[in-house]
Amino acid sequence: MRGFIFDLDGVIVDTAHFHFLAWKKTAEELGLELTIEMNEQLKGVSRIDSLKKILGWAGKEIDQATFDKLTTEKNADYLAYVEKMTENDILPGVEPFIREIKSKGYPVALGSASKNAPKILEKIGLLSLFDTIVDGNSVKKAKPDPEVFLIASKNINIPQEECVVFEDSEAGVTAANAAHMISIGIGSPDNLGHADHVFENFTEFSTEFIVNLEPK
Ligand code: B16
Ligand code: MG
Repeated sequence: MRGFIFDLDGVIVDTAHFHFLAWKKTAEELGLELTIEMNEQLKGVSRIDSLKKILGWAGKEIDQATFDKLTTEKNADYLAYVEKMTENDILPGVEPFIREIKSKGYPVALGSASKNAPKILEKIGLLSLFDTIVDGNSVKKAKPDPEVFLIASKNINIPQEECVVFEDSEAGVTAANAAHMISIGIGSPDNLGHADHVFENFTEFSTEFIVNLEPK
C-alpha cells in the first residue's frame, strides 16, 4: 500500500460526539428523540443529507427556509464545541501513526464529508501533515458515494487499489469499498463489519501491518 487516506470525524478527532449533541438539539425541535443507533447512520453523512434523514425519522416536512435555518443553527452549535478543541482532542495513536507513515515517504490525504475540516485540523495543529485535503467543500456526491476517496487518490497520484482508507462510519466504509480501496474500520465490528479490518483505535496495529496489506 502506498496511499493513506484518513477520515476526520471519529478517526482523527472525536467530533462525532459534538455532531451528535448538535443534531440531538435539532431533532428535539422537530419532536424527535435522536438515539445512538440513529446517530450511527448520520456519521460520515453530509450536513444536508443528515437533516433529510432526521426529517424522515421525525415524519416532518419543512420548507427550504426552515431547512436552511436548521442546518445553520446546527453548524453554529457544532462550531461552539469545536472552538474549545485543542491537540488534546486528537484520538489515541493516530498522530504518531500519520507521522511514521510520512517519515517513510508516503503521501497522506484527508477524505472527510465535513465542510469544517480545515478549521478543525488547524485547531488541533495537524493541518500541515496532509498532502491534500478533500472535504465537503470539494465533492459533489457525499459518502457512501466513493467520490471523496477517488479525488484523494488522484490528488496524491496513487492508484486506488494501492490506497488504504481509515473510517469510523458505516457510510465511509461503504464508500472506501466502492472505491476498491482497503477499508480499515476504526470502532466496533457491530456496525463496521463490512470493513476489511476493524480496530478500536490506532494503538492496535502497526504501520508495517498496513503498508504490507495486499490489494484486494
Ligand atoms: P459538517 P467525516 C462528517 O465528517 C461527519 O462524520 C458527519 O457526521 C457530518 O455530518 C459531516 O462530516 C458534515 O460535517 O457539518 O461539519 O460539514 O466523518 O467524513 O470526517
Ligand atoms: Mg467519520
